[in-house]
Formats: sequence, structure tokens, C-alpha cells
Amino acid sequence: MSNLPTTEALRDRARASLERIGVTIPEGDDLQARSPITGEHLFGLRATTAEQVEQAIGEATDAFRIWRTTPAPARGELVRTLGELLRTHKSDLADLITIEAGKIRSEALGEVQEMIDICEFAVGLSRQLYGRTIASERPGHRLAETWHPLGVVGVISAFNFPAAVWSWNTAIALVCGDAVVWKPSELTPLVSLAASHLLDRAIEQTGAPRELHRLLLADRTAGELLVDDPRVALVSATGSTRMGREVAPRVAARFGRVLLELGGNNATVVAPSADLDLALQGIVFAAAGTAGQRCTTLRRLIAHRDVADQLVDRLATVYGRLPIGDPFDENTLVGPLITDAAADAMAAALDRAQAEGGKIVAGGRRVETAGGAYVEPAIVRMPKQTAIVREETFAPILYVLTYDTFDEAVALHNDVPQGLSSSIFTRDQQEAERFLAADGSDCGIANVNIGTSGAEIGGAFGGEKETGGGRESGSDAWRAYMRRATNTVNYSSTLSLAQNVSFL
Ligand code: UN1
Repeated sequence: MSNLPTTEALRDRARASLERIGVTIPEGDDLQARSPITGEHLFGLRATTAEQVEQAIGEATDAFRIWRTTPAPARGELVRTLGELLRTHKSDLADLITIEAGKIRSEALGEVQEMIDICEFAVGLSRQLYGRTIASERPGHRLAETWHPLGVVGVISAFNFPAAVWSWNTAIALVCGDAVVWKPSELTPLVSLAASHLLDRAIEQTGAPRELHRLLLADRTAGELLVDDPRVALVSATGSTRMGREVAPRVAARFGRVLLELGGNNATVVAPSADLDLALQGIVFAAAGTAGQRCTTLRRLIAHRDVADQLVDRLATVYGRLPIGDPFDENTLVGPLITDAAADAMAAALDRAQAEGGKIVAGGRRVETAGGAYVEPAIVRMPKQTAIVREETFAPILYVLTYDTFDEAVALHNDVPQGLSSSIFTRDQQEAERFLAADGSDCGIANVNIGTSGAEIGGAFGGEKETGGGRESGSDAWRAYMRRATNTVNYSSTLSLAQNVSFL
């Protein structure tokens, strides 16, 4: 492992990036900004109080009242400006993502690129919030639907995509005419301050209502206030299934809307006809990339018996050479886990996997170093899909299962509680299509000849079952951020009732 930067150097680098973006650090001692690179504290920060959360929701509600009548293409102008600022500060924001989330440089830049892309998408969308015109059954009537802004959107986001997930929600919500209150992960306050400040600058430049976006730097109680507040029309939450189980019924109890992006337990099927070179590359990026901390990370490899040994041998060789360490070092491919607790959870999962009959064939050890939680990504061959394999452990563990028939592969694939992302490597067109068919993969994302992670923003992102059912980002995911009105207009001079009802 290469030498790690000192915490002092990380602090200077963070301070310089924040200064270029224009952020003044709200120093205090309620919250800690830290870096998983050294595991040490960077800055003490002031938290948003419960009273300020209340106030922020009120201010956002007032801003929404103005924003909802601003023409959508004019709303797009704000998001276009945000996109331009993100381009200007791409490197600064990526620095902060590396410092606080531990992502390697290329992935941190990729995350900011994803933000720029969603801004572009949203700007286009601002002129395409189409409703349908529907054939009326009555003469002299027009039937149509109109999409209106929804209200205040509460965004709750996780540490692993500390900025991009906010931008998927916020860029779309803003063009849809909504206001946003954001409760980011406590683990990434500096990224949140930076992203939020760039939006504030865009708001100022375009003359949009100042309180259109509010940032809550606080612990989970602030998230709970958002969840329970009837002024928050939509709660869009990314995180664990456990969190989703708490959020969903509370929002439902007040008839609010939720958009949930929860756990994944993503699998790749490797068929006997697969191009193994391609599969190898796809698997390594999906399983070991981002140190296994994407919700789309590949966690289960379902390999045909004829190719499994060869594939696992080749994977183990690549795993043995994966450069682990300082995410700022351009040779590094695997940065730190977010906390010591994450490394402990990985070790506990590996113990359980072995107790359930698994055999570790690569990695799995903690890299001894002062500071951050660095681990060797692990490959574990399992005799069957045991209890631990059916759980999501947010760390780089790839469980390998083997299959004989395609039906068996699909059954194994779908036999987990989560349903986010999936893929198959095959050169057999029939198999590829069957994997994508109604009785194939049950996930929200199903791919052929690429891995499970790294989805483009143009498609709708999300999954089924315990993943929560929400769809964010591209395609028509915008509809979740608006309310639909069905309009019947009678332009005749007779009142005709639907369904041929006669009255009077
Ligand atoms: C997440 O891990 O919360 O598809 C989101 C991907 C990324 C998004 C992941 N575009 O891997």
C-alpha cells in the first residue's frame, strides 16, 4: 500500500476546494467532518437545530408558492446555471467526494459528471413535461391531463453517492416546480455544503427564490422531522432497507408520497457462451469498484458449472493485484471503506459465510495500516445461496454460486429479498432475451454483457421488492415529482353525462 496523505494535507485540500467553491465552513462542535482516508477528524461543524428544520420547511413552502408559477423553461434556466457551475467546479467537488467518501479520483469525477448529465437532462425536460390529450366519450368535450408542481421535496441521501443522488432528485424537482429540503448523510457534510452552495449561487445568478433549497446538516432526527411533516409532499430517501421500513409507513400515515432507493443484492449470471474477458472486466469493476459501496455493487456471481472454476481462478488472480490505498493516488483502484464499523461488518459477514460452508478464494483481510479502514475485496465460493448471501453487506464481498440450467440460474438470481440491479454475460441471444423477459430477472435494472453498476442517468433508476420500488433520474421518473390533474372541458352548450347517465 502506498503512503497515505496526512490528515493535515487532506484538511488543507478540503479547505482550498471549499474556498474556490465559495463555502464558508460553519465551524462549531455539533458535527464532525472526517475522512475515511485517514479515519480522522477534519473540521467541527455547527448543526441545524430542530427549530431551524421547521423554519427551513416553512421557507421552502413559501418559495414553492412562487416557483410553481414560474414557467418550466425558466425553471430550467436555474438548473442550466447549476450545471455550468458544476462543470467549473468539477475537480473541487470531486476532491471533496474523495476526501469524505473515499472514492478514487476517476469515480469521484464520474460522480460529478453524473450531476452535470442530470442537469442537462433536466433542462431538456423543462420543455417536455408533457401531459396527454385523451379522446373524450362525449361530444364537444376535451379530456386532457396537466402536470403541476407537487410541493416541497425532502431528499434524504447516503454517504456513498453524497452529491449525485441529491442532484438526480434536485435537478428534476426544480424543473418540475418543486422546492427541496435536503438531509444528507452525516458522513459527508462538506460535499453537501459545497453542492448546496453551488445551487445557492445558481439561484442568486438567475433570480430564483432564495429559499428554494434548504440544507439540513444534522443527525437523523432532522430526517424524521422531514418524514413526519405534512408540508413535505414527497420524501425521496436513499439508504438501507431498515431505514426505508421506518420511513415508508410514517409518510404513508400522513398520505405523503415516498420514493425509496434501498438495498440491493445484485447478481450477474455468467453463461457457458459468455465472452469471459468481457465478463471478467465487468465483474471486477462492479464487485470491487467503489470498494463495494454502491447500491448497484455486484454481490453475487452465478456462474455456469462449465466456466465457474476458470472464471473464479482468473478473478482471484486479478483480485490479488488490485491496488488498494490512497484514493488520490492515480494507481489505486480500491479506496477505504467508509468507517471501521463497515470493515467489522465485512469481517462478520465473512465469518458467517464460512460457517455456512463458504470458502474464501481471494482477499478478505483488513490491510493493516494506521488510519482508514482498508480491506482486500473478497471472493467467497458458496455451496448454495445461504442466509448471509441473501443479505446486503455494504462491503466488497463477491459470493460465487454455480448453476447447471438457465432456469436454475434465474431462480437463484431472483431468490433474494432485494431487486435493484442484475446482468447476464452470454452470447446466446435467446438466453439474453429470456433474462430480460417478464419471467426473467425481477430487478429494476437488467443488463446484458455489462455489469450491474454504473447506470447512465437517462434511464429510470431504482428497483423492486425490498429495494423500495422508487424510480429516480431519467426516463419519466419526473412524474413522481409532480401531481397530475385530469381536466374535462365542455365546449358545447349541452351537459352530457359520462356513461350515458341521464339526470334531470
Ligand atoms: C447508489 O449507489 O446509491 O448505477 C447509486 C450506479 C450509479 C448510481 C449508484 N449510477 O452505480
